[in-house]
Amino acid sequence: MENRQIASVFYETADLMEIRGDDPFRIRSYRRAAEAVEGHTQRLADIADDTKKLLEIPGIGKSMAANIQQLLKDGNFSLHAELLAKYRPSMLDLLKIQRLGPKTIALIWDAYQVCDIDGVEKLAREGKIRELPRMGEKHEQKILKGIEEYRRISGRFLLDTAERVADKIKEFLAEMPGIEKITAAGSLRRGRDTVGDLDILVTGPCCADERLDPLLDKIVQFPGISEVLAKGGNKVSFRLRSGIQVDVRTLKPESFGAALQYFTGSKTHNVSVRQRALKMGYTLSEYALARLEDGSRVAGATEEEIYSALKLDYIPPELRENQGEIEAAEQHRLPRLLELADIRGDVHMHTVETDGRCTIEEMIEAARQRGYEYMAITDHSKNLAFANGLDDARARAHIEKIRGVDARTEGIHVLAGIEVDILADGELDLSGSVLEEMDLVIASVHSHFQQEPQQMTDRLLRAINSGHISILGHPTGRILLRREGYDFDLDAVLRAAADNDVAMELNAYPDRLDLCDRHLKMARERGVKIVINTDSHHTSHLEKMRYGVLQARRAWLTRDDVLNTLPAEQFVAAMRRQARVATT
Ligand code: DGT
Ligand code: CA
Ligand code: CA
Ligand code: ZN
Repeated sequence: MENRQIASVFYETADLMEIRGDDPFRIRSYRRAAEAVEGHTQRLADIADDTKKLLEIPGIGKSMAANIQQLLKDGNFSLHAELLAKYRPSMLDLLKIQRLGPKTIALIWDAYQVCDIDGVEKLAREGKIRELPRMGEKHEQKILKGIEEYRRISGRFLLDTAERVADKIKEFLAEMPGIEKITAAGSLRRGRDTVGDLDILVTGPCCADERLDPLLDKIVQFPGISEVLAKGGNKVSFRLRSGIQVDVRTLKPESFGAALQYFTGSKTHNVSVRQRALKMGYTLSEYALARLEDGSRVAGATEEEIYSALKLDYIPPELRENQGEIEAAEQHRLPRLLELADIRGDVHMHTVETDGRCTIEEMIEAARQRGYEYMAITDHSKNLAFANGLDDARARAHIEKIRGVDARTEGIHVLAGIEVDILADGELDLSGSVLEEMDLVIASVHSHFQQEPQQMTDRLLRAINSGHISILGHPTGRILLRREGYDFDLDAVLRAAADNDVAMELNAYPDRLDLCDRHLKMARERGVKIVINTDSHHTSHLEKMRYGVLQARRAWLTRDDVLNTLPAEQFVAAMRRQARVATT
């Protein structure tokens, strides 16, 4: 059990206690324990035998340490089990619905003893929720919208989660003799921000065998399988305990390219490619590109030979969404897409000064090891009190410190920046004179997400027009699979950003990926530049940059669209703000 999973059991416990109406003080102690576990750098499973070590973690007392030990031993602990028995596990699904907090769920439970999504939806449709105390028609509509959103995201997984599972399967199968290649296809290969199921292709001499049983038998021994859904022919499907469904197909090497092309999708891309094949007198299947008249093979071992036989330039998987890529490939107009190696710096990261977990020096060393030319330390401002955000005086002292470290550091430029909060009214959380001392200023919304669209738009416009910011951080505020971005007029914000030379962030952290591919395209069309950042809170997060690059590629972005591909001097110039204030 990982820390994250332990934390989530504690969060669940706190929510269920709230539904039951337990003592708020006790509820808070579970939330605090969850936060402490989540933020703890050591794996609790490794230290849990030593009670003393658990007690050293702030927020973990004797009884909580016992809970952790029981949880690690039995996969559950008494209070959580007791609450689940009272309310049934379906209650946990209800808690995942945004706009439906423990208080509302408790009201519904007390009145109707309903604790599952379908049941609550039915009550809302019948107008029975508006009749409850402190509820109304508006609440009811919000709950229905929350359920609709939940249904859209449930059963999907973050890109990095899916990738981790795919890597484990690859590792597991790589030991099999007679296997040459194991490749993830589907949405994972296209780099979509979330992944439904995993599609894995296996090829090699052993797959040419008619009797694939040994291979399929090996695959179903993959640890973590909760259920084998189908097995036979050249295909196995199973579900893992984490909920992810995996489809594995085995193929002869001569068909590998055709299968990879087919199972990479997207469906609509494939439909267009197949239509083109037909017009040229071919059929395209998951086995081969073949002539219509006599079925003779034209191509199939690689994707390259298939696209080439169809008189198309090779189309990178990220572009295969039937958004004009086929026409562009036909006319040799595909862009040279951004690559990870083009990125010269990462300019959004936090340190122990606020809510990061590593020091300035550690972050620098990690960035230097990645080969970056420059980086920026951008800690939080004071509005983020729980992150110990900086006020004017601490921000000044912090940049002095960063500049001091930079002066002693060789091989990488360390820029002094800040991630300043955009307050509810659009005011920035630090004074202009402090912001002007920074090499770059990222401005982000971290509070009051539920404002009316007009108010949120005005708030963002005010920040952009302030003349003090270089980058709008994670612009829509979405958290994938958890909450939608806030409601505002992105078009107006992008136009103002273009006028003010403010860049948009593409936050590469896998649960944000904000801006998303579609919004990145909008930004480029309006002449707004992008900066791709990891928003790292630990040295290990710096490698998340590649997820940002994937989204940028899905948006057809090239090196020219992304500012942190510039050499250091030009990048710093692009971040400068005082000149702008002077001219406006
Ligand atoms: P996902 O799993 O929802 O994230 O999205 P995909 O794109 O991975 O979709 P999935 O797993 O249903 O199918 C994988 C690929 O296989 C898909 O991108 C295209 C191909 N494929 C699957 N079924 C069909 C089909 O009925 N027709 C065609 N043309 N392609 C299909
Ligand atoms: Ca899939
Ligand atoms: Ca699939
Ligand atoms: Zn940040």
